Amino acid sequence: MIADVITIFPAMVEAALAAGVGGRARERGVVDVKVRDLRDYTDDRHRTVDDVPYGGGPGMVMKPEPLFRAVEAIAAERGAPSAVVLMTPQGRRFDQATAIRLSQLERLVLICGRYEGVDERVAESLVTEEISIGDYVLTGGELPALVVLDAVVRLVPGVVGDAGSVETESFAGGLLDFPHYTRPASFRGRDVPEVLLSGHHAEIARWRDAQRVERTKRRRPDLLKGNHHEGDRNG
Ligand code: 4GX
Repeated sequence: MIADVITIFPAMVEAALAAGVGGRARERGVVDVKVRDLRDYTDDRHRTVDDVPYGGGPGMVMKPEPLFRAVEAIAAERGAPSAVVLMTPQGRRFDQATAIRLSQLERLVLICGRYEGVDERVAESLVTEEISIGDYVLTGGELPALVVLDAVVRLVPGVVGDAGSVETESFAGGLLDFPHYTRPASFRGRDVPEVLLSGHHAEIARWRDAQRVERTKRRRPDLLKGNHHEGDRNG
């Protein structure tokens, strides 16, 4: 997979990538992530990426020209992107199904918005999908882009050593994960469930399945109700 991140804070995104977001993926050469400084695609002396909003109001809006030039330069260098994703609270909520879909794409471009957002013509004519990582307001799309990249890159074949761990983890089958334990068997008066020490693999598997269902009922009943697509409504 080829991924390009467009941002006005390239050092922030580089730092997270260097610290290991998708580190194994890049080590193994299955993923090639490049960070692009949006200001490199401006043509004025001040490297301007924003401007005042038409119609007035507070804040600034990201100008369309640098974003179009950036995506066109990436397309020329890497080939036409399979998806151009804009990180925005106006987008569709990011979930594991979306991560799986994006992990199957050849070339991904992620745009990190700042300020009040981007000129709507970017959303209409350049972006292929808008994604939100959740219903809260951040200062920019950099952290959301890193969240999406982290979730996507680990699903690219050849990234996670044990393919089984990707299949059996939390959300596989739409359920939460079962509880995990390691040594010691007794810690500050709290014991590891007897069944896990039994060596009885079939029984352990049954116990874990039951735990997953129980946990999901208690903590995330929405996952069992089949309304994965509906957020909880306010008011
Ligand atoms: N999940 N933000 C983006 C600026 C912005 C606004 C509109 C484009 C269009 C966020 C989130 C998020 C704050 C990133 C506003 N850019 N992004 N930024 N939640 O809160 O993705």
